[in-house]
Amino acid sequence: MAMNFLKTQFFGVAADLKQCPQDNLPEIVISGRSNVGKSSLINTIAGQKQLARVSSTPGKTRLVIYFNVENKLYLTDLPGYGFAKVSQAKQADFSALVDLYLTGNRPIRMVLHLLDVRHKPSQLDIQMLAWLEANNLPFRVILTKCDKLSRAQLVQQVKVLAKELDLEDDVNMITFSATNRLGLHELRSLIAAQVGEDAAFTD
Ligand SMILES: Nc1nc2c(ncn2[C@@H]2O[C@H](COP(=O)(O)OP(=O)(O)O)[C@@H](O)[C@H]2O)c(=O)[nH]1
Ligand SMILES: [Mg+2]
Repeated sequence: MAMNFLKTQFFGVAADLKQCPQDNLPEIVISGRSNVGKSSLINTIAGQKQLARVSSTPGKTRLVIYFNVENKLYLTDLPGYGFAKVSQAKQADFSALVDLYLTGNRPIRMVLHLLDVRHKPSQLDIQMLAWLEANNLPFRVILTKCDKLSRAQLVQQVKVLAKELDLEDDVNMITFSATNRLGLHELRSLIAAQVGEDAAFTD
């Protein structure tokens, strides 16, 4: 079967685990710090400009947001962590929610952890990836905003990040851009494959 991501719909939000969907639909969790490009990635996957609001005030999202793809899976937008303008207490809340979420017995098939291709990963990013490895939760690192680098810079930076994170770039990492749609088909195919489907070729 082919999954048509253009049919992605907003499903709802949850402020805590009790409010999360209980229908056991598989989830692809999208994580990463505020402003890394989570909403833009969801919009690009869905081919809809305004589906997940792209925040001009980073750090505002405090809820888990669900997008339903053809009743086959949820794309789960976790709250972004690590935004400097948010108080330490609030940041602790964010990480606690992420922890709780990942350990909460949810039907998570894969975590897509987003990193801005231009920046060094933060301690929280490194912790998150170590945690995913230690807990054998399938994950990929999605390098966002790749349009901001030249092709040569991109090749170089992917190597630097792979080394820094001790990952294999061609296995664990996907280069992506919401602006020029680099990596879009690869990403859709990866997501669809988690529930045994292909990604439909759409625009
Ligand atoms: N150039 C470029 N900008 C991007 C890309 N993805 C996101 N942005 C910008 O980065 C900012 C934060 O994006 P957003 O999707 O709201 O990040 P979120 O906080 O992780 O959901 C916005 O100004 C986006 O327009 C990308 O692939 N390329
Ligand atoms: Mg967002």
